[in-house]
Amino acid sequence: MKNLPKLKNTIRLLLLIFLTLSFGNSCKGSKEKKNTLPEQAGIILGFSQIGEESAWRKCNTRSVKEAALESGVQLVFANAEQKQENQIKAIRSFIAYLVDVIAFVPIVADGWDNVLREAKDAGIPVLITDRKINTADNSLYAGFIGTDSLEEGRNAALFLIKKFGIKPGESGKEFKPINIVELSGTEGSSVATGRAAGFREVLDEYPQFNIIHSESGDFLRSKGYELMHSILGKYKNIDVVFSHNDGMTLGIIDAMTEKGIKPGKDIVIVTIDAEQAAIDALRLGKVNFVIECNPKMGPEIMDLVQRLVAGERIPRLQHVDEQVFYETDDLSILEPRGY
Ligand code: GYE
Repeated sequence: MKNLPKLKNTIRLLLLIFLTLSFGNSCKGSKEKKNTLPEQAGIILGFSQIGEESAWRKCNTRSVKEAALESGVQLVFANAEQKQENQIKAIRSFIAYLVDVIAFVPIVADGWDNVLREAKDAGIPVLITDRKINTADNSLYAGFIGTDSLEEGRNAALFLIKKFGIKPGESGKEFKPINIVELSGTEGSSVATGRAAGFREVLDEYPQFNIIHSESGDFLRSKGYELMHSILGKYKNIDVVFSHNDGMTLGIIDAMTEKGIKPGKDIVIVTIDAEQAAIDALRLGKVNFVIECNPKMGPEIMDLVQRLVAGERIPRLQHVDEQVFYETDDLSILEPRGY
């Protein structure tokens, strides 16, 4: 029995060859693994990332990879290319490979119980990152670290109340209706659901705000452009656009500009992520309020992974620090965003 750890490492090495070969082409970030098999694998983390749909996501991936390198965690990285079934396949491969910990970004909130039960049966702890899952069985994962999408939605609404000069508790009767278009993120994702819910939770107290149209742009710039073009053709009385991420907002700005509408002036724009391009648009007055959603959670993820391997309990829920940026802020002091 004393050779068990050696046997486990041999099995892992053989499986890592298999896994690196099988994920070699679809796992964009794993190319650096192809020719460098670990002599002594320390902690091995299987990480399933959803894809590369936005600048935010690419920064999130960089943060995880850089933090793994920094902390000596051996990362087996799988890019799901926006498909939940690819994430489930990758998690099953991590289980077969006997990784020490599994971490993943659930592209949507539902449909994870079966594969997480397999990880639990294999005795592999699971860390949920960035987006949340819906499950009745909290034993299926050790903890969550990511963004507080409900709060992001609330902040978007609180800005509009200020922007339109509405005092708390004022009735909506003496105001003309303020018409809002919402372009939401990936349907079924906890972040799109949370942002929408937080936004409505605050605005429901103010009858002057009307959400006249809400549609998913899937966090994609191209969809933001396409949807905004058609929405502008349909509605002539839009006062506000609430966009669930900066990628879609950049498409929205292009569509408005092409239609002769001044974004941030003719129509108020509120956006989430705080990527560099959105801060630049804020400086130019093309958007009015930017809510940070922090992608740089790699170091915290590695810390939690190491604590799990050490047998420690970790927080069930850990939100990353986030801030907001107003059109009236002094943006000249801001560091480059890095995404
Ligand atoms: O807002 C968006 C990305 O899950 C918080 O996904 C993340 C969201 C982010 O595509 O840009």
